[in-house]
Amino acid sequence: QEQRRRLIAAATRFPLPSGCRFSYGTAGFRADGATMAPAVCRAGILAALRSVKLAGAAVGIVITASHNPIGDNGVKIADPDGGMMAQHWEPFADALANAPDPDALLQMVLQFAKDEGIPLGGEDTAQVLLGRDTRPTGAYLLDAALQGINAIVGARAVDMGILTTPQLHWMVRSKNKGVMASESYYFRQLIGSFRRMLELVPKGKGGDEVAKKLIVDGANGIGGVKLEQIKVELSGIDISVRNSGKEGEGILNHMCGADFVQKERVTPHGFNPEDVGVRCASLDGDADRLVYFRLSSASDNRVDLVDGDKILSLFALFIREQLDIVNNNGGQANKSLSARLGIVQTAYANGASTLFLKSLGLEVVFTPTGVKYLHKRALEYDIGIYFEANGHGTVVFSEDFISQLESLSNELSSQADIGSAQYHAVMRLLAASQLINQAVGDALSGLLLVEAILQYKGWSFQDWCGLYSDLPSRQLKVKVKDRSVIVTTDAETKVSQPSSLQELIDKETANYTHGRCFVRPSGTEDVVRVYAEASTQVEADGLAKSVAHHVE
Ligand code: 16G
Ligand code: ZN
Repeated sequence: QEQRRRLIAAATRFPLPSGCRFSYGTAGFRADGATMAPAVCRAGILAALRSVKLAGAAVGIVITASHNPIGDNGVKIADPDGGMMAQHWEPFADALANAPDPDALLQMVLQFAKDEGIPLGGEDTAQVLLGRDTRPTGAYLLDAALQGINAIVGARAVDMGILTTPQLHWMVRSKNKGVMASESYYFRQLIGSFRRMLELVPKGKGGDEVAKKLIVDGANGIGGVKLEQIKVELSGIDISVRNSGKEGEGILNHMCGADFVQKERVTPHGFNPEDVGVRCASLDGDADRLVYFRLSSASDNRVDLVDGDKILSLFALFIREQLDIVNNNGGQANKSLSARLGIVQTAYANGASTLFLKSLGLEVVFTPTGVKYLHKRALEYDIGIYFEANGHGTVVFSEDFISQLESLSNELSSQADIGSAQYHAVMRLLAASQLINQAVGDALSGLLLVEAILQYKGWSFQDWCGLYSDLPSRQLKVKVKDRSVIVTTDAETKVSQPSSLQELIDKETANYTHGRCFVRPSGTEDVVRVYAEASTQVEADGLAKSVAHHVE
């Protein structure tokens, strides 16, 4: 009875405006922030139910619209392992968000609870951790989420404050592993493992003062704020933050941030000609994306871009090198590591990056766009490295592999092998596994891993950028009446419906050297996206344009 009353009360407080339709897209619900309260309240209900279903394990809610404009907002749910909510709950998320009235919502929840075997009405049955970014609608939507959570009897909400998206994912994961789920613990882990990585840089490598200098574009979001907080403790690099989110510095994601730099390939707001040549990094508004860049010249605003594909390549090289050092030294079976290393990309990965990775003999697989697909696939390996070209990615290590590392490090240190190259390589892998966020792509931890690897290799931005040359590419969006008529297959590389479209794309593509082209309906906007690659920019533009024409 109490349960019914609470659900009706919450749904009544946040009625769904008529004509409103929410869909739990690639990364949760997203819309104009002022219209989001009903969906966020219902996401609160959903998260609490998810926690009850999983025997009270902590679940997360993040209120953010990532790289989207400041007026937008959104909400997504993190599962107990810190990853995205299990996909088979998405249809229920949609149905719940669109329940037309309080009574329909109540019936829907009761029915779902029955079908899924979720026991309602108990005490202390659910806990939900909440985080939000710096958006002006954040506090209002946080309140809506709290009311949704509290509509489930026995659910407890914990407001973790204003955080980067990956911080909240990390906290959910930590909480369920019995690790302290606080921000200070997160920072301590980041700073501590970064320091260990630098201690393991071979003598004589490491950087001079110039190599240590890094300018970070914080997109006027939460990532810049957090980086300002910890940068004094990051000895070994000299970070200055632009677009740090301070009063007067600019608007969230406006003319700045990882999405802007990666898509437009021009200098973000807040940079000037004195920065030419300096290594720069750019985060998105909630700090789960990272790209690097360098101003090419003082006379125009173009940048040399190092996107997610090249960050992935750097990580892959580094990890492969450490595995080789361990396994080729001495060669005793009990002192080697057996690890399946897998690389996960999407169709947006530049073709040159895929060729490069394959030329190293690495196993490369593809999934559809969206972290939930990539992360899941990466977990199938002992070491899975995934990145989207847009800069979202991380490295995941299996528990079995971590215990191999731990026992090998114990064995080597007890045998007074602690000066050996093998021991150092094991320690580097361990430190990297602690530095890089295992729950989700994290711009702050990714940035520190990049910086540590560049120092380890003694590499400049130029060395890194020159690993391979990107093929010229072009992205276009096409507005259509109904984007869902386009259905794709083979990790979005082929159109299966309408059936004639793929033939047309193939025919256009055949006219170009190194031509590659695919189209897919966006998961976050009402458009169809076209991507084309070819050996020159003019050709990539031409291919994209002619295919876009067939989509219209
Ligand atoms: C979301 C996804 C991102 C993906 C993008 C594609 C997460 C956390 N974020 O931002 O991974 O690249 O959507 O957008 O999954 P699109 O479907 O509009 O092209
Ligand atoms: Zn983001």
